Amino acid sequence: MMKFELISFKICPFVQRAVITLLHKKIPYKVTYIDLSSPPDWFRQISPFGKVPVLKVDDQHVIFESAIIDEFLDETSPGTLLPSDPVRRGIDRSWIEFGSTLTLDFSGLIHSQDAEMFDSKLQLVKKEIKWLENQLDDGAYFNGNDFSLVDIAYAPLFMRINILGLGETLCPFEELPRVTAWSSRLLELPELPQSVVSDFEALFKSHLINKAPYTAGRLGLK
Ligand SMILES: N[C@@H](CCC(=O)N[C@@H](CS)C(=O)NCC(=O)O)C(=O)O
Repeated sequence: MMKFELISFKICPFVQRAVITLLHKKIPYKVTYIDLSSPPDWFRQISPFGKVPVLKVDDQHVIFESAIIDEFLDETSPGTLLPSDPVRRGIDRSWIEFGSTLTLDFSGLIHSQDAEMFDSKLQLVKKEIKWLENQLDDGAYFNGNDFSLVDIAYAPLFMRINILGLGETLCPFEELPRVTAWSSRLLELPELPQSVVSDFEALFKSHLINKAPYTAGRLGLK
């Protein structure tokens, strides 16, 4: 059995994807938290972009990029969270990639430093979320009733949208009923509360109050 160590930053949505996969597939792992504002030297030496998540395998191999880590964990544990049909698998990978960009754009939105930036990022994120409506059907998850890596890729984003009370703004029910239902389903995942530290919400909000005072004020966090 391989030994896994996940290098994490407590409020990172990309790390959270890997944690959900580890929990869902019941894979044992150790987590090491770092402070991204002052990363240790050993981390700089193993992370080519200086980003988390990094997965260390057997204390010697380094795998980075959340989507790649998720696929690796899926491939090396029993069962699969990707469809067997190659076309469907390709489509899932496309929407996982889309989810990465959307998560980064959402991060840009919530780190906006003024009204102009906030409003333009808000329009961008709304436009991107709209794309999801037509990819969903009436099933519980992205692939109908099969839970998949696509669901895992978006759960951290919808968790943050929910905590900040941006659900109605970014995915209004009348306009995006399927996205709204999907997001509610993802928020109910049993792995979700365990995939973050117990004081996540307070940490996340205080991070925004410190790093993005404009957004924090606009969202009523302070
Ligand atoms: N594409 C990467 C994005 C990871 C990412 O942006 N991580 C952030 C934390 S949430 C990070 O490490 N930022 C540090 C930096 O950019 O210096 C992935 O999916 O793993």
